[in-house]
Amino acid sequence: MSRPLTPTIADCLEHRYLRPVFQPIGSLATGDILGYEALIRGPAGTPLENPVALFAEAARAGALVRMERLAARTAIAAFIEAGLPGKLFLNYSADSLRDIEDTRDEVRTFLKASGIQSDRIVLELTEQAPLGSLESLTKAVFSIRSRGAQFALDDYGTGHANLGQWIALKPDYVKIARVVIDGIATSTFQHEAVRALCKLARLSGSKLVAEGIERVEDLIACRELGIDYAQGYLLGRPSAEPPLTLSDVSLRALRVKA
Ligand code: G
Ligand code: MN
Repeated sequence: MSRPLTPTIADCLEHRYLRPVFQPIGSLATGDILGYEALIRGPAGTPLENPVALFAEAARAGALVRMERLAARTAIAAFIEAGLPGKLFLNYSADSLRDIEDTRDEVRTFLKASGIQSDRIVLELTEQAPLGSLESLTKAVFSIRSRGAQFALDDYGTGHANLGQWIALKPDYVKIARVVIDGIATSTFQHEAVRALCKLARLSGSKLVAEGIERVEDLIACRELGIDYAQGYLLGRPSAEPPLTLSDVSLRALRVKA
């Protein structure tokens, strides 16, 4: 059956018109790949191809949790199929994290069948939707982590991401938003703001990930500040078949193996 020209959210859910791409996350100390963030694309050539539009429309249709569940499962299957190394970072709204907890037996069965160890999964709390009760979210996050998965605060410095969540949720990783990182090499203010975040990360035991790196100078500034990991077009673009190493230009900048 051919795809409708303008598929609806219901079409996407029913026929699984989702396609994951993967973007590498690398260590600034060693140049090794820590893992990949899965980013979802909707049906190609339609307005829902853009993930922001796809998930906003799903939320409007009252189907955000269903869409995120399908997105995560599609990404896990493709990640295993592609044989990618390291950890798999998946994006979730707060309601979807609560849903993982509420359906934990089903999730366990799915993970077992897909052949991925839960300690290879990092759940990123995305910041587009409001979080609801921090107390119930904290309970869900701690319970999920007790079963092996790790947890990341995404887009720190924008939207709903705030210090209260860092304190309550004790993330394994804090991903610093592109608006904070981009241009850090030439902005004293951004540099000092990130230096403060590095101090908080050391005190709290969270690892930092600098997001949205496009420039060599910003990559080097992040490494010199002691940020643990980085992600961005300079290190590798999102791709259905991503490379197994960071880009040559980023490895040269880090002066590790080319
Ligand atoms: O909110 P989150 O950080 O999960 O969003 C990731 C988005 O950022 C994806 O849409 C991805 O394509 C995009 N992205 C990844 N790296 C870069 C980058 O270096 N520059 C820009 N402008 N966007 C990026
Ligand atoms: Mn993310």
